[in-house]
Amino acid sequence: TDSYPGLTRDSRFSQLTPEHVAYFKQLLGQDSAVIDGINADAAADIEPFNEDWMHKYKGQCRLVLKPGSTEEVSKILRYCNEKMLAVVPQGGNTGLVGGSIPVFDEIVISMGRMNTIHSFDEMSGSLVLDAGCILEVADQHVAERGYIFPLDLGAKGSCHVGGNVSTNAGGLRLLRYGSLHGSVLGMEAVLPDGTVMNDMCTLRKNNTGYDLKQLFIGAEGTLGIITKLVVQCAQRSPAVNVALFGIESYEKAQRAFREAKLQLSEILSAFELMDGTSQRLVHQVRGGTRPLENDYPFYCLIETSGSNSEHDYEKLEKFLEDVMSNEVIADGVVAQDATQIKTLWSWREGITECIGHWGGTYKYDVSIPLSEMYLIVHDVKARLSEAGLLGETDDHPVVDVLGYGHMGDSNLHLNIAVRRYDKEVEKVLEPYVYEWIEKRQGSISAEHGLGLAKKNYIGYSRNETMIGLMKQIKTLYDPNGIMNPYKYI
Ligand code: FAD
Ligand code: 2HG
Ligand code: ZN
Repeated sequence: TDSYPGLTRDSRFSQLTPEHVAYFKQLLGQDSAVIDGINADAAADIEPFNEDWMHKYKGQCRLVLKPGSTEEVSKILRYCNEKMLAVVPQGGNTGLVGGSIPVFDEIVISMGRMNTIHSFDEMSGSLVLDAGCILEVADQHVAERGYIFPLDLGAKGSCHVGGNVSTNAGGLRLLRYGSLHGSVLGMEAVLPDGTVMNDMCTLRKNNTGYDLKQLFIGAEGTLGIITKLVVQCAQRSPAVNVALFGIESYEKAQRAFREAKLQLSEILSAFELMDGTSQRLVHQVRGGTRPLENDYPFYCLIETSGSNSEHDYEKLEKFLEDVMSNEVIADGVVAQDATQIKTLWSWREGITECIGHWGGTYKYDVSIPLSEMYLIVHDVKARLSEAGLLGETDDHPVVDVLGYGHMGDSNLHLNIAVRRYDKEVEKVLEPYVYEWIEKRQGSISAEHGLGLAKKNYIGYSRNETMIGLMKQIKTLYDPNGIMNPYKYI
């Protein structure tokens, strides 16, 4: 309880007993599907389910269940609902807001065994798969058939599609393929009382009443457990080009974005921003040769995806000539083959992992109107410097402040790389950052969700009426409150 000041275990929830565990063992039928910390010491086996990727959130769970079918999920939830046992759904456990980690002794329901790809329609591009499929595996499956999964992100090798949908992840190509609210065509989900909601439509259009599956997209496991999905995949583009630019100012980065949209139009598939600090830190951690010779305050990574490489390359070259001669960009490099494409992307995708190197990161995943988006990095850096918390030596908790993200979606990742988590730093950052965002009508969570991290701050982006409506929906679907308690709702 000490880890989460202000939170106390809800006494309405039952304590787990050997009798409960015996029910789950009999239901799931195989030893490996239950990690039992009630009858034996299983702390080491349970630890990975009790801790997040950043080692920031720690739970006290003593029972992990790994169902193998929708029917098993349904029986687990029905039993938990009757016995008042709280649960936390867990996918790949790559979330960045503590949503997949139990707070007290909630049961973790880990979805990794439900990982079958059921079918793929090569005509329409609709993919039917289990929620526990790993994103990269799903993308590989459709790639072999000429298609692309409409979502891509740095954690693709371990996150689950069910986790992606539950966080409504945005990722690197939202600019091109849109949000999961558009590309999830169908869903099967189990409600807390065990009811199976089957809405496995494989067609694009279905305007028959309320679109209930939308509620589960971004619900972060608070309404039920997603068990299956139908996802609309796009035709994979045979011609992909990637370029990385060095840019002298944020104002010029905005101009580069405007020009990229104008001149590259339908072939533009990603426009990502990285500041100089982020690239310096990645280089410090990983070493290697940097893509451009000189240092710049900003970098942009542009990707184009089209059907005709000559046409696309010509367009990209013309664009490059234009932005170079007009001094919008200071320098640039275009990848010459697939390996170089991967390398250029790694300077963007590797940031999250590298900046944790010194000990930890405070993360703010925010939407801000583009004209002011980067200003928050300067303001936060100035505040931390003035407070004497930022510096090169170990007596300063803060290593540096950096900003990067999905410029094409007005989504900035403001990160504060620290040597240790520190109350003084937190006091300088919060609620300052949230107030800053609220003043600009931004969003305090653009794509990672609220989880435990932003539990207390939802009011900066949603008004009382909307929070009230959310609570009504939560009560309707989960009257006993067993689904992912203590989190944002
Ligand atoms: P988990 O972390 O296991 O769970 C996330 C939430 O969903 C939890 O609240 C959990 O209870 C719930 N949940 C999981 N599975 C289910 C289910 N089947 N039914 C109901 N609820 C469920 N996010 C972005 O949006 N864009 C990015 O570009 C991006 N890049 C990332 C890069 C790295 C290196 C890392 C570590 C994370 C990144 N993320 C990004 C964070 C992102 O939220 C996750 O990577 C991903 O969407 C979570 O999937 P997961 O399977 O790991 O879910
Ligand atoms: C990304 O875009 C992810 O790389 C992670 O959303 C952002 O680590 C972060 O703050
Ligand atoms: Zn992101």
